[in-house]
Amino acid sequence: MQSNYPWQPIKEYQEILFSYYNGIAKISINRPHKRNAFTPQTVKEMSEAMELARQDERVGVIILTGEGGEAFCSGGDQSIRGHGGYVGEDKVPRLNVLDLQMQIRRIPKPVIAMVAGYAIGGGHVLHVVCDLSIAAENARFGQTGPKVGSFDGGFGASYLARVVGQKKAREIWFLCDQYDAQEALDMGLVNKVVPLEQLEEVTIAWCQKILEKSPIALRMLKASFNAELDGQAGIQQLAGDATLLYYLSEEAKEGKDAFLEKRKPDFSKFPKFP
Ligand code: S0N
Repeated sequence: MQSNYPWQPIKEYQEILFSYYNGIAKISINRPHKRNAFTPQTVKEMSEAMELARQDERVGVIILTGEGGEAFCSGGDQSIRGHGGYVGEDKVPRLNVLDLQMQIRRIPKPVIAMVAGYAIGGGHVLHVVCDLSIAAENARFGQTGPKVGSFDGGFGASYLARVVGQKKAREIWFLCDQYDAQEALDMGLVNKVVPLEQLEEVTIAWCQKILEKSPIALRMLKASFNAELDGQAGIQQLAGDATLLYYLSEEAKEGKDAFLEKRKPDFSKFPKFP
């Protein structure tokens, strides 16, 4: 799928493309010959790119996608699946995609899955954990675990069930059927369906709308949506953001200044809101 936008490469990788345009970072799996199945190396690169996008102050939104127009991602590369995980060049079995899922969930910037073609298996879970999913009309969604001898009982099951409901999530996993873009829209699995040739244009338009909004409000909302579902870890994320906001206040600054100036802090001037 040819891009009509002047994406600038941020860093060169072996198995992904990582680029920047107008406040947006795009992470794209670049293994179209394998329907963008991921290896430990792919995931390592995506993980590093995600962290770079987090730290980059120009970036307000991240797009996750796959090259080629035929697949977003077809999950773990079955040809290198060994005992205990997916085996890379160092011969160590890994399931490092689970760490990437956490990263997508925790990064305080919206992540949008831009899905053309197959989002299958672990690739399906990747779109599920993104904040929003925009699908091309050729998109197909599904889990394959019980068919190929695996399962993702983490976000792949529990968060999926929060998105589409318990009955539908069990159907998706127990039957391993594929669902087209319209079916995905109908079950609330994606936010919008567009013709393939408009996928990038619409995704960028959504990004631009998000980029016009308050970054802290977006950050707090993402943490708040997570907090309800993520238990203590979710509260920790939301509380961390509350601390960030508190640090920005004169009241917090008074505590720090008093310590550094070796005096008693004077909090009396700060309002005691009802
Ligand atoms: C995606 C499908 C439906 C596309 O079908 P299509 O268009 O007919 O193309 P194919 O001819 O099948 O594929 C083209 C070439 O790409 C290779 N290929 C496709 N997918 C994979 C893949 N996942 N791994 C390796 N190779 C792949 C094909 O082999 C073909 O190559 P050539 O031309 O050389 O023959 C269809 O391809 C399909 O069904 N793919 C497999 C989907 C699948 O089962 N994925 C794995 C599911 N499991 C996971 O993702 C596990 C994820 C994980 O890491 C995990 C996380 C948490 C807990 C547990 C796990 C765990 O590992 O279990």
